[in-house]
Amino acid sequence: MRGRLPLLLLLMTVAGTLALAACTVGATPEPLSTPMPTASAAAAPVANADCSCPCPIPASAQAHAPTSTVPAVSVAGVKLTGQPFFVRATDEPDIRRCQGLVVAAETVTDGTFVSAQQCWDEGAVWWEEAAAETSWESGDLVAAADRWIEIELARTYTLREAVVQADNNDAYLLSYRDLETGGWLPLWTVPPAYSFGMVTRPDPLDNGKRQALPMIVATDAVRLEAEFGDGTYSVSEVQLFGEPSND
Ligand SMILES: [Ca+2]
Ligand SMILES: [Ca+2]
Repeated sequence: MRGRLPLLLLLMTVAGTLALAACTVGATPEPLSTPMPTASAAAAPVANADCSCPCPIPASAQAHAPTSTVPAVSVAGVKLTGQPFFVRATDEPDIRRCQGLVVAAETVTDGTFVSAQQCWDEGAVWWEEAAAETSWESGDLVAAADRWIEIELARTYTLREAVVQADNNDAYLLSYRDLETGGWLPLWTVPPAYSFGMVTRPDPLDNGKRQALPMIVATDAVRLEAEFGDGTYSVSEVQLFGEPSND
């Protein structure tokens, strides 16, 4: 009998550790393929009674839960500045090109995403760089800082989150206008999301998922430009979220 007490204590310790681990993991959304808990499993609230974290939410509820309640900012206008947009850099055939449609600048902030993986020059604001024609396959050219999509906000906002849909194999720099100097300062580098065509960041599978910006800033305008990529760039949607600011 004397040997059984330490064994029992050991088993209780292990069980407690596993319960704590289950509690921590419970905060992470379960895959949608996870079966819904059975009635007997759901009727075991005691198992989570000591959890300090919230108990797991059913997968069906998580799938439609809003990721944020920060309101969308209002946009006063969009302008394409610098070198021309919607112009081919060369007359040489390029297998990357599709139809090369021209769209209004305002489509960048119209609240509409193009279809995932849509061809980069069919429905987005696009541009090409001549320097890219010889070595675009490397996909890591530093973009020429010669043109920008400028988004004027309806007023001054404190920006907190953003969503950007752009060509998959490039990085784009989102900058904001400094309220005191009028100069442009970097805010977020929209990373490549290598796949095909147009891809939403931060989550290629969910246009509603937002990126928490690396800095919270007050501003009245932002701009987006190519940072690096393959010389063919396009942007179809920029969404910004934050509260009106009096700064
Ligand atoms: Ca759009
Ligand atoms: Ca590209």
